Amino acid sequence: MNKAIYGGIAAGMLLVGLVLFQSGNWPTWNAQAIPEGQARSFTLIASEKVVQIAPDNALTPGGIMYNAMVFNGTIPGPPIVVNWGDTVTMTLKNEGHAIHSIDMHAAVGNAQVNSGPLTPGQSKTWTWKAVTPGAFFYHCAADGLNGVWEHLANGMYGGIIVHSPYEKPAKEFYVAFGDMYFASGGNSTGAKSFDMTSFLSGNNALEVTNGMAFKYTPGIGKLSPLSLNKDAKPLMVKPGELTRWYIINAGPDKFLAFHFISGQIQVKDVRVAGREAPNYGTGDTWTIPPGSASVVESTFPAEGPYVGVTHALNDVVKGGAFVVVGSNSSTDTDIPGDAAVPQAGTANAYYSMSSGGSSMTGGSMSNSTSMGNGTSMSNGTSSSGNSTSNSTG
Ligand SMILES: [Cu+2]
Repeated sequence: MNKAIYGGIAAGMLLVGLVLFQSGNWPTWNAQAIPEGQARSFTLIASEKVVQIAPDNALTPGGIMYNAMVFNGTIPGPPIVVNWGDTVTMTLKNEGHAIHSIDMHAAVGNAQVNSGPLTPGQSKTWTWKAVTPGAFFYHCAADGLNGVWEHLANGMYGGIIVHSPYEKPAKEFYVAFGDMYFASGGNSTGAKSFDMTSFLSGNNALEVTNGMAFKYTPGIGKLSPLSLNKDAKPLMVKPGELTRWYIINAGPDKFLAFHFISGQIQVKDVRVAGREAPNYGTGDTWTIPPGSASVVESTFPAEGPYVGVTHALNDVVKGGAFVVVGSNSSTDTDIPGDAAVPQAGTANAYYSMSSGGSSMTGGSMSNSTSMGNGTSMSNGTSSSGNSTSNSTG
């Protein structure tokens, strides 16, 4: 490339910058005073556990059990919900057998973002500030990033919700997508484990929502229907009501092309300039990169089915879809526990129960129950939670 071309590019970038700044479209959270907020405290417990990640259907006969790594006993871990400006006291306990840690994307600065690696039995408490409203990702960073890909693929992730003061009241949902990598075939009776060859080839075996393929998807097809999950319950909404979706893309590798079939979305995202404007505009499909989360709003106009999907359809076949049903009989409280968003600073009962019974006071998700591999815990599915083999014969 010659100097004239470089000069032209530089001039173009300058022009774009001037236009953005002068039109007032530049994100302004950093320029705004961060509110004082409140003090919140949360505890996450890291461990390893066998969980069910695919239902018994024609694609995965007998279902699939998996040697997962988890926060508070589930994939994903619980939503950490705060308000913009809150100061969060975070405790991470390692009750597993591997080295674990946490990386909080809603914070800024190494000492606030990262717990640093904890050996089994160790615990750490530190403080971070919710400096930017929006939805953010949290995940295990393993031993100083060594093995972070495996701990992420194994399920050690969740979402941080930092409420904006400009939000309207809405029915809120928490849905995390994640790709899982294990070798097909082999011993079909045992729990599957992370496979590095599958990961490096980009060939995820499943795309899960809230820890399971087709978790909220009973089936597809009208004239020739295919049952996908006989235990699945769709997510219910009332026609016309505002709904807000905290969509997390854990990856660790696949981009998420988020779309509501038969719906349109407004993205209230930290990466979108002017996202809090009342009429930001609607869209069809929104890219959520691995290691990220978006705030998506939608109003479903009529009764009937809608489907939240990744429009990268390879991943739909692998489980990355959830059914939403508009119904006049839907209520404010008919959200499945694992997709519910608690009030800021409070625990989500589903995740507390899943981690073996816990204290629900003081906004803490802590519990005192051992979460080692031998502990029996419900994960909201029909899996036994502590078995090392599944029901496939
Ligand atoms: Cu870990």
